[in-house]
Order: sequence, then structure tokens, then C-alpha cells
Amino acid sequence: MGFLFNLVFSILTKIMSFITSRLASLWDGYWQKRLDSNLPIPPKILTANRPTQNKILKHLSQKEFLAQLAPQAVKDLPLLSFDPGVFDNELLSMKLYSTLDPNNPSLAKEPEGNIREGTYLGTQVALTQAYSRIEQTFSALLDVLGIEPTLPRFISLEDNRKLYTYSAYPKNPDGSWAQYPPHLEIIPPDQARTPFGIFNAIGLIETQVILQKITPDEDGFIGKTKEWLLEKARAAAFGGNPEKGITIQDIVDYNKYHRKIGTDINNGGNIGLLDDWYSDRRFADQSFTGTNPTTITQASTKWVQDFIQAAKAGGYHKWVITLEKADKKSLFVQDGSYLRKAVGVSPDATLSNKQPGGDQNWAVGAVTLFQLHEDGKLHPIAICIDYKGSLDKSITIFNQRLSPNDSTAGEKEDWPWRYAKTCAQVTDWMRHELTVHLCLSHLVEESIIVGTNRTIPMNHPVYRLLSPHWYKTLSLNAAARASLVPQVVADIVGLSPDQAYSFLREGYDTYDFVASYVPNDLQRRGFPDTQEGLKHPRYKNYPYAKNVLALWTTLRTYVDSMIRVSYPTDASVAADKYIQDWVKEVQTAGHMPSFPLIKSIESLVDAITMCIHTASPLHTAVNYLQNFYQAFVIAKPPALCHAPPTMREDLLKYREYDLVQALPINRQRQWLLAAQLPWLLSFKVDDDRSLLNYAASQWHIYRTKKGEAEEKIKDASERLYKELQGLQMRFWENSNGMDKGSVPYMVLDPGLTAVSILI
Ligand SMILES: *[C@@H]1O[C@H](CO)[C@@H](O)[C@H](O)[C@H]1NC(C)=O
Ligand SMILES: CC(=O)N[C@H]1CO[C@H](CO)[C@@H](O)[C@@H]1O
Ligand SMILES: [Fe+2]
Repeated sequence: MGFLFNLVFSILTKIMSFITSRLASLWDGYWQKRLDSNLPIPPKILTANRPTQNKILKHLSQKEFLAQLAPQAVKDLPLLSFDPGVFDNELLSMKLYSTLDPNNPSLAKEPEGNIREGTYLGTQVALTQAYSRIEQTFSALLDVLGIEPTLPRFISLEDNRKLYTYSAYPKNPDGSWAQYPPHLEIIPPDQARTPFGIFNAIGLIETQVILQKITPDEDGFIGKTKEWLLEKARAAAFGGNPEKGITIQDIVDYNKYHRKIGTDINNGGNIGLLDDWYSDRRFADQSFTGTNPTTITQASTKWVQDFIQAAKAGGYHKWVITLEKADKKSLFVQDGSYLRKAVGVSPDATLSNKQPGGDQNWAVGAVTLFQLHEDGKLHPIAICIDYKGSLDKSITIFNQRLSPNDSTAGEKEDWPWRYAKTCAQVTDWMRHELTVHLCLSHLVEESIIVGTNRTIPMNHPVYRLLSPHWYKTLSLNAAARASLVPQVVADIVGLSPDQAYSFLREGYDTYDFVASYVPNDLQRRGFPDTQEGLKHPRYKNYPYAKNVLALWTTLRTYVDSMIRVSYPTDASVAADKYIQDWVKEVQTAGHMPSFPLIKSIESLVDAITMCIHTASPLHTAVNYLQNFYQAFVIAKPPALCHAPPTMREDLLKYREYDLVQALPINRQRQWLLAAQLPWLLSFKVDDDRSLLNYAASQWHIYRTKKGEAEEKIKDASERLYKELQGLQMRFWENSNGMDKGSVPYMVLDPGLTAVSILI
């Protein structure tokens, strides 16, 4: 009996495993199916690591999460190390490194390698390496100047003031507008006395040569992909459907098989792999958990009235009734209406840009009205596609779906509405990349770094508390200013370079340091400023708010303990000459009048917490999801590729063809740059540069030190580690607490949160 049972059981097991393996190979076969034999073969590494929709949407189980969680006790965390030479080696092997004669920079030899013949992967690698090269050039340059030295040096405050000067702002000495907010001026007045002249030339030539190489011209790159696209267009034309051309589905399919290697926290997955990437739900969710979860704001009474008026004018009777009945507190906006003012043009100006050799792009300042329902679902109600001074002078359309519970069946084919959502994404692309990310995170931090270096000695407690959060920021920003913005961003947005710089300045000039403290910021945007308040189910899909507030509280507690080691009383803060100079310097030379007066422990702790928040949690939230939300370019394009409609009636007639025309679908260079930028900037932070590892490292340094102050620092570091480790678990819960089918939100996990702005 037992024998028979065993036999039957073993046969059944064999059959089962045969079926499973057949199924698996069928499944594999399905995924490995080539899209088109004309296309380049995706690199193996990509084929092996292809996140599916299910994988992307899967939250780790508690068991899985616990298995990879950092140890509870700081002493159990192994410290890791880091290898910066990797990219250099790859760059050398690709022969993309230009050879320069330091005595005569004009004798630059072009790199031997040429990306034109390169494969898709080659292009990715090359851009990364080029970027890394540029960044390293600036590091080396700053190193020579004594700024961000490879090995720490002690430099007196007096010398520091000579080294660190602010760039002119808001105008240059010649009267022209400054391009960027006040930043480190790296051209010393007397170039002859320093090796800077040569380094500067090298840096710039290298930057330009490499960027030219890796930004292929129209005929250059990914030959087979281009042929495939053209073939598609031709086939469609000859097949009698010329107006169809390439469809959005083609791009979706293409994205399945041809993506970049996963180097980010989502393993290379992107929103285009979700079947409903274009839906209202995914659109709305991005205001809460996308790359820019920081600007959704409760609608003012004026906005509500204006939109009700627009609903009446457009004949959307159901919306008029719904909006009049709605709790006004449930209405939120993403308000891009300030765009034209910010770039310095009149309310009815056309915003368009064509760089030499590039294509024409258009920019829009869209305003989106949302309703946040009691069950936590955020629903887009209406979109003004481009605000021109008032809603009645602009085009506004309303969603056909009144509630998030309405059927989603018609969403895919609702082309006018999809076009409007695309406009909103274009606006948010600019606002996110240029304002929130570059200006309010990278450049605000830099301005404070320069002010600190100019006023606070290196052995001062404030300097020691802040400097670990400034690792790499200055050289990285210098690289971004020299290359990324003028040579990449300028080419892909619908603003002229001057308009883009004006937009940056506006971001800086309207920045309010104190109002941006996390609790203040939540409050001013109409959200609760306590964990208790955020527990309401209404906020279940806004884990960014909960996580960033928790990090604020934790960091603030830590800063408070650290500051109290050196400052026993408010009077001791008020009497500290360096702190007082610091405030004055940032307010005046740094042109940040909202930087607070600091006369008490509280105000000092708040200001320092804000500096760390900006460098660490804020930057992490707005930086590391770029690949996921932007590499699939049509989901969030940087510009429109066709002029927006001027009449509402025209928009209402839009078909797929009109949307396709507005997307950079047939513009390879633009597509490549728009996909590369987020890919490049989303490289997952090295473990040893995380906030968690920072706490652990500091504890390791202080663990054996004796002395009252040292012990306090050791304890504060241990507490910080412990709290951050606890937050890992809470953030996992917050992520799981979202509605079913949400994209997990773990970007602020303290083990993934970068300690500084380093990319
Ligand atoms: C959607 O449906 C659910 C379940 O029936 C309900 O609880 C919720 O209130 C509805 N939401 C809206 C906004 O109508
Ligand atoms: C000499 C000096 O104080 N330099 C510091 C200025 O700020 C940068 C940014 O963190 C530090 O890395 C430097 O050490
Ligand atoms: Fe960044």
C-alpha cells in the first residue's frame, strides 16, 4: 500500500514538474519572443532581468522584507566599501576618453571610439561614462583648488573665504541675467596664478567632445531601431492607414523588449510596463508617489470657482453639480499657471523652442484639478492644458469619468483627455526637473554650502554636523551647470535656454526656507502635519507625506541631541558669532532672505534639520524614481513636439494620431536624451552612502571614544540608527497600506536614502 502510494505520488510529481517546466518555458518563450527581427538584440543582462507588471506591483511579504532588513543593533551592521574606478575603466575600454595635452588644451585629440556604430547598450554605457567622466573632471578640478579635496585638509576660515565665493546674482557684472542661483564661483579672479586656467579648458573641452560623441545626430544612432520605426511608418502608409502611422502600442511593445539595464531601485522597470500606465489612476498616483510628490496643493476658493465656471461654459453639467456639492477641502490642484510669468513672457505668448540642429518643441503651463476622496483615491477632474492668464482664455476639459469607481473601459481611447494628461505631465516635467529637483534641492543646498564655507570654521559643531551631507554636491552641481542643463535639458524642453534660466531664478527667488520645513510644507499644501492626522484613510495613498514627516522628526531629534552637546542655552546660540555671520551670509550674499534668524536652540535645530532634509530625504524622493516614471518617455515627456490646439473644439476631436504627433516618438535624439537623463540619475545609491550607513559609521567612530561629549555623540548616533531602522519597517507598512495594485513606494527607506546629493 505504502509502496504503491509512493509510486503514484512520484509519478504525479514527475508529471507535475514536467507540466510546470513546459509552462515555464512557454512563458519564457513568450517573453523572449523578439518584437521584430529587424531590431537590435537586447543585451543578455536585460533579457535576464525583465520586470513584469506583476513583479513591479508586488509588495514584499513581511517575511521577505524582514529577511533583507538592516539589523536592529548598529553593532551588527557590516560596513561596506565602494569602488569609484569602475566607470573609468569602462570608459577607457570604450576608448571614449579624449587625450589632452595639459600644456596646450587646444591639442585635444578626439576620442577614438565612436558611438554611431554602437549598439543600444553601447549608447547607454557611453552616456553614463561620459557623465561620470565629466563629474570626475569637476571633482579633480575642485580638488586642485582645494575644494572638496580627496583627502580632508584643514583650511582656515580666512583661506576658505578666498576659495569659496558666490557667483553674481541675479545679474552678472556685465548686466546680463545670471543663469543660475548663487553658486560656487569656480573661476578665481586671477586665473594666471592657479592651475585653474588649464583645468578649466580641459574640463570644458572634454565635456563638449564627449557630449557631442554621445548625443548622436539624427542619422547616427541605433540604426536598426530607426529603420524599424521608419518601416512601421511605411507599412502603415502603404497599408492604407497613413493617419495611423506608428501607434502608441508600438512604443509600449518596444519598451517591453528594449530597455536599459536596471541600475535603479526598480531594477530597470518602468511605468510603461503596466497595462494601465496612461490611466487616471496612474496619472493621479504620481502626484502622491511619483517623482514629484511635493507640489500638489489644496485648491484655493478662486480655483474652485474658476473651474466651476469652466465646467458651466463647457457644458459639463454633471461636473457643475458634483463640484458645487463637493467638500471644497477635498479639491486639490497641480498648478502650473505661473509658467509664463516665471519665464518672463506675456500671458498669451506661445512657448516654443528650437535649438540649432534640433527639432521644435512646445511648453505648456497646465493646471490640473483633483478630488481626494474619503477612501483615499485621488481622481483627476479637469485639466487646463495651458494657462493663458485666465481659464476662459485657455482650453480646459473635464474628465468623462466622474468618480474613480467609474468604469475604466473607455480610458484608453479617450484621446482628448489623454492629450490633456500629457500636457499636465509636460508641465510637471519642467517643474519637477528644473525647480523642485535642480533648484530647490541641488542649488539651494549649494548656496548654503558656499555660505557655510565662508562663515563657519571647519571645527565648528554646525559645520561638522552638516558637512557629511554635502559629499560630492559641489562638483556634481558644477558638472550639471556646465553640461547637463545647457547640452541636454535645453535640447529637450519647450523653453528657450534663457526662459529655462529665468524659470530657475524664479524657483529660487520664491523659495521660502522656513515654509518648506516638512510640517510647514504639509500644512501650507492642505495636508495634516502630524502622523496622527495622516493616519486617516483619506491619506492612505500618500506615503511620501508620512515617510518624509517621519524622517523629519527623526532627523530633528538627532540634530537636537547633537546641538545640545555644544549649546546648553538659547543665549549660547545667540552669542555665537559664526552662526550669526552664517545667517547673514546666506540671507544676503546667498540671496535667500527666508533663511531664518537664529537666536535659539529650536531655530538652530530647525534650520540644520532643513539642510539635511534637503540634501537627503527630499533629494532622494525627487531623484531616484526618475527612471521608473520618465524613461518611458511618452508617459512624461519633457515637451510637446507639435503645437498645442488653440480651440477647445479642436482638442475634443483629437485622435491617437494627434497624441502621437505631440510625442517625441520619431525624434530619436530627443527620445534618447529624455530617456537617458532619468536613467543616469536614478542609479541606486551605494549602500555605504545611505542615511542608515551614515548613522552606523558615526557610531563606529565614536564607540570607543571617551569623554562626556563623545559619549553623547555616540548615543545620539546609536539612537539615530535605531530609529531609522525602525522607519524601514514603518515605510514598508505605509507602502503596503496603499490601495491594491499601487506601485510600491520604498524610495525613502533609510537604507536607500542617500546621505547627500551625489547624483
Ligand atoms: C468607490 O466604491 C467603494 C466600494 O463600493 C466605496 O467604498 C467608495 O466610497 C467609492 N468611492 C467613491 C469616490 O465613490
Ligand atoms: C575647506 C572647507 O571648509 N571646505 C568644505 C566646504 O564645503 C564642502 C562641501 O561639503 C566640503 O566638502 C568642504 O570640505
Ligand atoms: Fe539629483
